[in-house]
Amino acid sequence: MEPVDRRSFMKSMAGAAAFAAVEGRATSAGDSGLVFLSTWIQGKRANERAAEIFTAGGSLMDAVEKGINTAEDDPNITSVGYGGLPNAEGEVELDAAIMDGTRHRAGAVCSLHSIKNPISVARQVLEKTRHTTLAGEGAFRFALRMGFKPEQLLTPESLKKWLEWKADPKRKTFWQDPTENHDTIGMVAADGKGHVVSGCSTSGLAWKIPGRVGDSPLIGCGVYADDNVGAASATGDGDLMTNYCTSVSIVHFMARGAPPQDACVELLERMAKTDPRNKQAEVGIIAINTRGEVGAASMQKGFHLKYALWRGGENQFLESPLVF
Ligand code: SD4
Repeated sequence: MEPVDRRSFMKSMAGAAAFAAVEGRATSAGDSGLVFLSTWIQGKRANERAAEIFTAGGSLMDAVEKGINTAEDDPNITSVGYGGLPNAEGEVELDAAIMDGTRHRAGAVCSLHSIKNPISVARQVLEKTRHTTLAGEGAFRFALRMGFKPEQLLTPESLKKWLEWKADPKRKTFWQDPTENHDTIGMVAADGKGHVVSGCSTSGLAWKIPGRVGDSPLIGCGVYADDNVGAASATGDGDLMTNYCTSVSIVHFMARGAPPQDACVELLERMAKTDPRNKQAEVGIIAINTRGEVGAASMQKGFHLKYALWRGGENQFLESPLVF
C-alpha cells in the first residue's frame, strides 16, 4: 500500500470529513483558542466537563484531570476506571498519567488497584512528590495517604465477563494471542495561550497478565506535552506502541515543523515501514499543537479511532483518517 499523504486523505470520505473539521484551524473570532481533543465516545462527556472546569476558573491540568474522571467514574465503560475489565486473575489494575507542558513534568501510576480515579492519583504524584511514576502497592498506599478511598472496582457485569472468560476452555490469553477490549481515554488540550496538557487513563487490556503495564502511564508513550510544541496521546495495543514511544515521537515530528495531522500519519507510516505486520495493528493517536491545530489517525479500519473535538463551545464527534 502506498503511503498516505494529505491528498489521498482528502479523497477518502472519512479523511475529508475529518480534515474539514480539524485542519489548520487557529483561533477565530469568538473562539478563545481553548481546545480539548479526547479519544472515543467517552471523550465527548470528558471534553464537556473539561471545558466547564476551565471556564469556571480551573487550570488546564484541572480540566484534563476532571474531564478524564468522568470516564473513570462510569461503570459502563469497561476499559477505564470503575467497571474496567480485570486482569487474568480477576483484579482490576489501572494505569494513568498526566503531563503538564509548562513544567515539562508528569505524574503517573501503574497497576493501581482499588482506586477508581488513577488520573487524580497521578496528578498527586506530580504535585506532591519529586517522583514521576508510582506502581502497584506503593501507588495504592500513596493514594490512601492522599485521602483516596479504596473500593471494589469490579461491577457485577465486569465480574460476570471475567467468570465467563475463565470458564471458556478455548479462551485466549496474553501468553499466546492478545484478547480484546479497548477504548482507553486519552485527552490533549490547549488553552489558546501556548499551554498544553496530555492525560490518559485505562484499565489496560482485558485479561492481561497481572502486573502488565501498557503504554498509557508511560511518559512519552501514552502521554507527552511540551509547551514549546504541543501534546499527544494514544489508544490501542500498548504492548506494541510502547516500543515506538508514540506520543513523544509525534511531538518531535511537530517540533520539526509537521502539522499535528501529518505528524500522526508519519508515525503510523514509520511503524508500518519498520514492520509491515504493523499495518494490521490496533493503534489510534491524537495530537495538538500550541496553536490549537489538531490531528488524529488510526492504522486500519479494524480499530478505527473516533474522537471528540471541543472548540469554541462546540463538541464534535469525528472519525480519524485511516492510514492503511
Ligand atoms: C493499553 N493502550 O493498556 C492501552 C489500552 C488501550 O484502547 O488504549 N485501549 O495497552
